[in-house]
Amino acid sequence: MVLKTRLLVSVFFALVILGGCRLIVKPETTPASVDTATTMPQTVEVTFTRIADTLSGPEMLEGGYTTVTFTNSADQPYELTLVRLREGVTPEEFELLATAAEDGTGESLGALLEVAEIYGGVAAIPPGASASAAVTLAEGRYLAFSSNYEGGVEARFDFDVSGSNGAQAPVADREITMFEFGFGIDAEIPAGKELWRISNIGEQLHHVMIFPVEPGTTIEDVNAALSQPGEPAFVTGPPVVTSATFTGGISNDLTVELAPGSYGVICFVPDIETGLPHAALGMVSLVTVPGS
Ligand SMILES: [Cu+2]
Repeated sequence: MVLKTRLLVSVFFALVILGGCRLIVKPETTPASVDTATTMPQTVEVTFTRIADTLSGPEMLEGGYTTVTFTNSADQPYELTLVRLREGVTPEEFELLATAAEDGTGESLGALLEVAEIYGGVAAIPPGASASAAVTLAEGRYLAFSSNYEGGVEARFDFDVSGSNGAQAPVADREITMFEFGFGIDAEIPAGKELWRISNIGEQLHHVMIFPVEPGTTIEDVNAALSQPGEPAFVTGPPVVTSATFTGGISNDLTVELAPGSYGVICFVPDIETGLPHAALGMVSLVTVPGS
């Protein structure tokens, strides 16, 4: 499936950067979790559940702002990715192109984006964990995929979206944008829980991954680390925010809670033209969260 390519690349570079640290977040610090009780009172909630090799969810949904929860009851880490097929495209056509895209070239990824919009969802979470993201679903035919990059079995669940649920997207505490090649993100962010609206305003797929770094780390330090193997000394832990990957025009809302510290913000999706991770093309930012 499409994102396997991305994830393999992601993991490669994540491992380069993070050394032994895994890409997977721990359940108790799951950054994608959404506190629906306090931050999203108006949203419609749906749940997709992975059990063993099967993914299940609602077969019919109304369009509009929707909080999508993914529960991983399998015995490996898995992600949830929602894909909306463009008009006239069949699931079989998409699957064929997705298989082709596993060759890892940017060109095949580009071909895949011609036939479908990737809506994001929930980045990989450990077995037993549950996490959420909110998206605005347009009408259409959707495929939900649950896969991983550790040899797990890909599961697919098809559903349709029609009509409107009437839900209003809440005002986000913070807007993050992603484009070729960079992030629109504040250099300083207060500590504590916030609702982030992460929007892809570019043409290619993007995601955001945020990991703690030593205070004083510069963009040059991060760039230098991207170009050489080994664990850079300035990375102090596993990612604290990992969004799903999604197409231009799509937003994913995540409830994020950052502790005081310094953070690196990176996109590892491969470029459609060069195959290089977007980070190598400048999609890197630094954020400081001041202490109280
Ligand atoms: Cu990117």
